[in-house]
Amino acid sequence: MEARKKRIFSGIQPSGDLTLGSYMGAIRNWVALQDEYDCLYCIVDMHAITVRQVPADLRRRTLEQLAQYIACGLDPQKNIMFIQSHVPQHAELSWVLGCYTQFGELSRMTQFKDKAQKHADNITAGLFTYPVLMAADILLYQADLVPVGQDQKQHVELCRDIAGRFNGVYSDTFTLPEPYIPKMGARIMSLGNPANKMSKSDPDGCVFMMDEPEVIARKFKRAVTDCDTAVRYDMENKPGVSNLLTIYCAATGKDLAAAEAEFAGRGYGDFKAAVGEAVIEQMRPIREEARRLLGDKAYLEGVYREGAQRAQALAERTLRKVYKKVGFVAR
Ligand code: ATP
Ligand code: LTN
Repeated sequence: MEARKKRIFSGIQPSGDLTLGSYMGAIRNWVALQDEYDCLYCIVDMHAITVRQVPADLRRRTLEQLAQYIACGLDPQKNIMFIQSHVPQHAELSWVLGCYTQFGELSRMTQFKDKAQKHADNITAGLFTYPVLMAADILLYQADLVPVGQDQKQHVELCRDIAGRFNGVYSDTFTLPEPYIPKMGARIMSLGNPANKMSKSDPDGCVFMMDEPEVIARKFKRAVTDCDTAVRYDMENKPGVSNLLTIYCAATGKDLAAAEAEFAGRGYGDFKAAVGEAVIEQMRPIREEARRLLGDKAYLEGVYREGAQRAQALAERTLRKVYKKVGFVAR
């Protein structure tokens, strides 16, 4: 008998337009993994409302994000692609898991601390319990691997802790997932402020996947560097240049040493233009295909409907088991 393929789950919130960070830190890896694994790729709209959203924008971005997933090369036949709010088991398992998660654990999450600071007038219970819903996403499908950028590692580790605790109390129920983080591109920084992560909810310093070539070129031309002239990787002293080198390598597949050698003695003007060009070429086919797909709403609807059905069948199996183990009377 053929062994079961390992399972993958990952998701992105439709809280803004997808950036080069979402692509290099996550989606690019998803595409690389789709042949070898059983994959579920989700648009986590329920996570997005942990900070205030404009309803019409959220709806539009959810569909755009699906089109972009497919345009990046994710095949809806091979992968289960769906919208989180279409599968009610996510919210249901999240409630149960919340009862096996400590207040102290959630208080230590750096994303919560950052976002609470950014949205000081609206620190909701949802923002605080965000990682519990994320754990439910992953554990419902018994995922082995979770491909994400560096910033999500702490959440995947918490998910493992919650799963291990539940298994310990009730016998094996959940697969313990591992984070899968790319070597190059795990943390793309803002072009305007290389001390901050490039983040779609903070448009300053972001390159968006749907940006036109001229816009991308302009953003790289203006990218913050330093008053030196050497193109050298040194995250501590030259964060701007190092970030551009990372982007260049992630876009071209070259290694750091080759990239440094290529720009030795050429000055920042040339270097920034070349990085911009590499990104433009990488994004061009994706942007064009996403535009085309967005013109075909019926197709996108078919994809997310079928995705939700397939996801729900898997999710329900886990949820039933969990409800039984904690002592709920069967319906
Ligand atoms: P928000 O600003 O709403 O928090 P975000 O831009 O930080 O959003 P997420 O939706 O949190 O993006 O992340 C989507 C995926 O992309 C995650 O796996 C995350 O780790 C990865 N990712 C996001 N930003 C970057 C980045 N700058 N570098 C590398 N990976 C990133
Ligand atoms: N928190 C993640 C998005 C996310 C996710 C998940 C990623 C929600 N649920 C499950 C992997 C697996 C983020 O990128 N901000």
